Amino acid sequence: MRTDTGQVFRLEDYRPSDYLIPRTHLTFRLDPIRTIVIADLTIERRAGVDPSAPLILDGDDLNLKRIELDGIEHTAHEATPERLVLKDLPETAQFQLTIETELEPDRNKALMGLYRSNGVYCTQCEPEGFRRISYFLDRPDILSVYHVRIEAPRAEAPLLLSNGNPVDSGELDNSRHFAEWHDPHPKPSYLFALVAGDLGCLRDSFTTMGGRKVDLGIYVEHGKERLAAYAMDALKRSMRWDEEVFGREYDLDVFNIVAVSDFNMGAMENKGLNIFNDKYVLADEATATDTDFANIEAIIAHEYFHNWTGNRITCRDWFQLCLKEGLTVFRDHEFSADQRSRGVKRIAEVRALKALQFPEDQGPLAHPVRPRRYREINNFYTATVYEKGSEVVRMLATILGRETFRAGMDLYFERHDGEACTIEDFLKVFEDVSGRDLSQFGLWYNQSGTPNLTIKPSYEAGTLTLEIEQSVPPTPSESRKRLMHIPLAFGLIGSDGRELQWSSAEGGTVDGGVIHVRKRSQKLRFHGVAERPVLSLNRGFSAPVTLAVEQRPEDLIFLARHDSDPFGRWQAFNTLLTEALIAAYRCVLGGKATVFEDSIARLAGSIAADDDLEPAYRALAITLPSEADIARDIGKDIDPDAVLVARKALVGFIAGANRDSFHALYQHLHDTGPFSPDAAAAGRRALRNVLLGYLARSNDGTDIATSHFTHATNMTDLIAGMGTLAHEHPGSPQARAALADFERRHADMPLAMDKWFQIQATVPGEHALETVRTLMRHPSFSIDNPNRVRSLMGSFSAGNQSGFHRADGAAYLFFAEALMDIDKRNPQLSARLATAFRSWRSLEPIRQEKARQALVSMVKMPGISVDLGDIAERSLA
Ligand code: 0A1
Ligand code: ZN
Repeated sequence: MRTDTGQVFRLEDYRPSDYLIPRTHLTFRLDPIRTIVIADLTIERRAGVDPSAPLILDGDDLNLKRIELDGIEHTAHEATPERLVLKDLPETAQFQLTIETELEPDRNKALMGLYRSNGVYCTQCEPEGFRRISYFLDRPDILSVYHVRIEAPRAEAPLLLSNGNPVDSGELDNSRHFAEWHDPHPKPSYLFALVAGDLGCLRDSFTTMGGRKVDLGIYVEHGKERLAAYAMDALKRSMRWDEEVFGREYDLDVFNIVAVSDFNMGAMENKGLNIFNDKYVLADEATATDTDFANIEAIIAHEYFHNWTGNRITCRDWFQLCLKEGLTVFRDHEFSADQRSRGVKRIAEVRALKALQFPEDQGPLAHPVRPRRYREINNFYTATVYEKGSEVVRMLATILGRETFRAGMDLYFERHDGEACTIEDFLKVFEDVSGRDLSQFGLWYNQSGTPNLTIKPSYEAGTLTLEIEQSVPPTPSESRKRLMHIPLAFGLIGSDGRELQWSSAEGGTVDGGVIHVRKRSQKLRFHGVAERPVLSLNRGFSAPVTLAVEQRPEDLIFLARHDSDPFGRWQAFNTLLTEALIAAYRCVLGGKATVFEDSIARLAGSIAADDDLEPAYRALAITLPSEADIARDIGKDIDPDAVLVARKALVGFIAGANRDSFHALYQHLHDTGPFSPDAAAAGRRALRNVLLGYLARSNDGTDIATSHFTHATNMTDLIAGMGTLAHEHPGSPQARAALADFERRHADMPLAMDKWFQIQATVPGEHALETVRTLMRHPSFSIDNPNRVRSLMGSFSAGNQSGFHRADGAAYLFFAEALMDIDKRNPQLSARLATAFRSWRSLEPIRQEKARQALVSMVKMPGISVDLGDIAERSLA
């Protein structure tokens, strides 16, 4: 494990390397504790570089066995586990370098480089894992053609996979065998992959638009092939969609996906050999929820789309991570929107953005979509790089219009295929196709923080005036901000619910339903507006900003009923709910009874029952903001216990006012037909399950939830029943019985047990800490497995506001200790979990101090990893 050297990497320090590696030939002799890797590298000195320049290769924890230069043992080198420096190199422009290293896959718990998961050898090389396999120029601008030979005992590993196309295989002595793979597309080392083991396979094929037949394989544990059917279907739909929407065709004869059970992230786009966390592959109605199905579809698509945005065109350096990630998230969002309901999808995206990215942008870990410095790149796989990165691409499409955006993408693929690029290269293609200057827009990549817009409308004699002001709050290491280009989609709505027109606009640019905000303040006048309109602003969440509009509650109620933009409608009701919750929170703090307007309960009732709206939309609309959402909008001095009380009060109020209609609707939505994971069926289940949450508040609440659990015929309903019992009636005999029953039925299904852990870890209140402590000793729990750790400890810290932020600070201490233990095995995991502390300064003073102490105790820990040290220190700064 790497510990802190204090080294900081800076964007402005980028230099091309002196040497290139046009060809990489790798041989692996696999063994759990003694794997031999022979890397045969063709090294090329870049033109103009002095032959005396040393070749400096990256390593991480490597054990060097042998070096040869052009076939002769080479001794003029300095080797440490972290670096290999070669001197006295041949004068010729090209030479062959052979490096032999020895690895211990079984001891690798960091899950970077080569490791074994459940007896299956696999690799993870992004971002800097290849250097744990062999010494290399382990940076994304070094593109190499790979040829890989894998040797292993046939019984242990009948399956031998790598990138590209299979070219040879055969028998060896001692019951061993080999396979060789060749990938004709030059690629960076982070896209290298190898898998070897004994797995089952679901096969299919896909014929591309150019007529190439591609063999598709999804490899899973034997007996689970059937559970890969949904993923396979999603893969074929993704391949077709990328052809139809972006004109992108697949470029190898095979495309393989492997599901592994120990994986630090969701999945990885290795060329032709995607490796997945099994949670995002395996699904059927008995084991996966509707959310799981939607995630599988999105992640399969995401990794597949990387083949063009990431693999064919890659990043010059890791500062450009958003070049592939933001763009690919945008592409997978568009795919899901086309496969499902666009409006509903957008609401879900914005909810996730606000829950995950806004707190990051508004706290000590804020960084630009393209950061300028890092100590540990692993800590920059963030919601800002991914989700805000996607929003920036979306804004580009909004500003340019769909057609010009597509023309820009076409030019990007044409101009940069086979290259390692920067954000500047990306923006340039759009400047070239549109003739626009995108330099102000480019600030979205370079400046951190969520911009704020305040808008004051006034109306007089046919003229609507909008006074618009923008400000970008200071963030760590960026105290002075420049003004942004914010595309604000909008509509003016008349009293009959129809869109109002205007004859002219002055004082700013308005173009196709979008206001282009570029200045600090502006007065925008719309002339010829027939009546005082209700404003629908930031439609479709066209810009990731916070918006303060002077708007009357009756306008919000009106928008919640009439906005033609589904997102706008959702946003209006959500704003009303948030305002009511914050007012209730203030009552709780002041020791007063909570009061709510009847109009809120009426609106919830009418939205829930409105058959003209999709059930999935209705479910989202009547779901109250989470405790974390409320806390974020309160902003400072937060008491999570009071937030919990306020939220419960509003649930009770809405439930009480709509008891009969919610009950009738709940029964009406009962689905008796065969299961389908499609969006429409999932939407009905979602609405029914949200209603269940409200009904659980009534006198017969436990009976309804128990019956829901008992009669569930799929995982979504089972979890809804068990979750409702455990959260609404914690400790009740019914909740205990449901949890025990679930445990008995799913004890040998780790992914289902993850849901069981998660539900218990998120039961609100101070008891959750004891529950988590106890569950860490459960036989299904393993501190080495990231999925288990995330479902128990991750959901406790990030998803249980009142439990984690206990006033006595006991959960902080427990968590800090647990992180230090995890850090010794898997620094990436410990660092990610530690981000749960990031909003500590917005808590009330007593909790703040306890959280600070926990962070300080981590920073002081001897041997803390660079990863965890970086998060803890930045959080404290
Ligand atoms: N490129 C992947 C994300 C990823 C990053 C690092 C990993 O290391 C453990 C794994 C995956 C994606 O965007 O899907
Ligand atoms: Zn990605």
